[in-house]
Amino acid sequence: MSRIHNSTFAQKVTSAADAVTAIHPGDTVAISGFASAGTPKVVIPALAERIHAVRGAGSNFTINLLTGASVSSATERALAEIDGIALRMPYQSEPTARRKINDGRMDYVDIHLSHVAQQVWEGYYGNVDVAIVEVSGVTESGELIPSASIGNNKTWLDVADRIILEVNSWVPAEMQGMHDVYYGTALPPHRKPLQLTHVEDRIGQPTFRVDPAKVVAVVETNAPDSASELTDPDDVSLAIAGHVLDFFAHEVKAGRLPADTLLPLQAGIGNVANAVLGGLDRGGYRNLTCYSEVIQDSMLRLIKDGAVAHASATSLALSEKGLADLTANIDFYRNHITLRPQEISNHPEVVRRLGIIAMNGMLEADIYGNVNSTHVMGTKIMNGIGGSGDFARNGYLSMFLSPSTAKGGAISSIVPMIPHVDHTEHDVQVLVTEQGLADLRGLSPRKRSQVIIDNCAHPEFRPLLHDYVARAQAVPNVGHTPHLLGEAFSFHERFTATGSMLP
Ligand code: 0RQ
Repeated sequence: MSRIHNSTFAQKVTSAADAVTAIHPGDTVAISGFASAGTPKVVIPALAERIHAVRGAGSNFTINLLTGASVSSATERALAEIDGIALRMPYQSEPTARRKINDGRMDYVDIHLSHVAQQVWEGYYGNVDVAIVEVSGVTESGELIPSASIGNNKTWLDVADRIILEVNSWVPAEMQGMHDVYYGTALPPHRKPLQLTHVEDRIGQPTFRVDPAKVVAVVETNAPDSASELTDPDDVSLAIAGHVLDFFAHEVKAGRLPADTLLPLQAGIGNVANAVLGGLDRGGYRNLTCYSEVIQDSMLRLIKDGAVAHASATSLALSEKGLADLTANIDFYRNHITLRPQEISNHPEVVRRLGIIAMNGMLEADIYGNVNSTHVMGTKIMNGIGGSGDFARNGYLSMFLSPSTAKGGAISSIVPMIPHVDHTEHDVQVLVTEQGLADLRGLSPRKRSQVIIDNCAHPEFRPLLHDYVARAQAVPNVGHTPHLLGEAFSFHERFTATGSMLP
């Protein structure tokens, strides 16, 4: 049965190939999708074909592409490999797109995910010509039921001149009601406080509003979300998770965290975050809450087991197994999960008020606690800052997690100075590797360097790091945060020259 219950929208049903004729060279196109969930399934491949055909006929055709965060790899790749994207914003994690960006063939703007909607409203990216948004249905009154992610969809529907809807009947109809779309955001000086004081609070409505006159095409699909790929936690991830859980127990004992519930948790995407969350059910916690960006498989299990009472996010980034579980038990999960626009899921005001425990991955940290999450060897973009800064800067506890080495031990994730800064020492309270945990709160830079090296660096790199610090501190009048500027990037230079940071 069709999911389109409004005749104005039903009359606009067409094919993907017809729909993309509304997209013109040079257009700024904003699409749905956040992590593996909610990317349009058929319109983007049709657009890639159209761009390819126009190119084949000798004309130029690129678009500027705005999204929630990463979108499905197939979508990212389809447009990147034909050089169809002139400008990409705000986050990607796909090898072809990454290569084009690093080759200087695609402009990329890497910004905090909570900032995207307001920056688009403020006009930093010019006019948004087209929005392509996946929804799971259209109500009789012409409102749109969101699918498995919300991201920036509300903003895209509000600002775009022309709208193409993909109505995906694969999304369980029972998901309706899981969403909370807030319509109270405004630009300064008209902002009001967000009345969100508990993770499960609802401050909006379950559907998107849309001006039907802007909808130029509706395409029906029945296609699954791409699955997030997760591996079983390895020993390194489990060791990191163990240190984090010990730290929580320590903080409970010190009276800084409530014993049963802790404080709302945010965990980044990836295997380490999944392992940390997965370890929580061994901690004996009940009624934990989560205020994060994405919900991964481990979160579903915690909800099922009763360890987590409620989880709020903007996207359900699940593996195939997780998707099957969600679909089979949707009536249960709907009462324990709220999906919100990313400007609310990542909102600094809410993150500060709720007292979030922020746990994000990093590429490397320096001996004073500055963190690089995005640029390999200081120059090559990996993914982007995503929401890590939204949570790290404003959280109650700000933690960064990583294995102590990368590339088979050739790279140390603790270095003298990071060559690209995403999170400054002021935003980083705790560093964790499989070696141990460095609690930096209350420590001066000189003290921090000792704790970071001793607790987090791999033993093979510790002597090199201690030697660097000792020589830096011995320089007369070196100052508050000792460095040897001529040598600060020697680990990176050595890796670039020899393939290893070890001498
Ligand atoms: O590459 O697989 O090719 O070997 O980076 O590293 O250790 O698997 O860690 O998947 O957690 O990713 C920072 C990239 C870590 C991620 C980053 C190489 C390493 C491997 C991945 P290979 P791991 P993760 C928002 C959450 C920013 C956005 C964010 C990230 C690959 O956490 O994108 O936080 N963060 N979003 O070999 C060179 C180093 C390296 C290195 C690792 N120092 N130098 N390469 N790698 N360290 C909030 C939410 O709520 C979702």
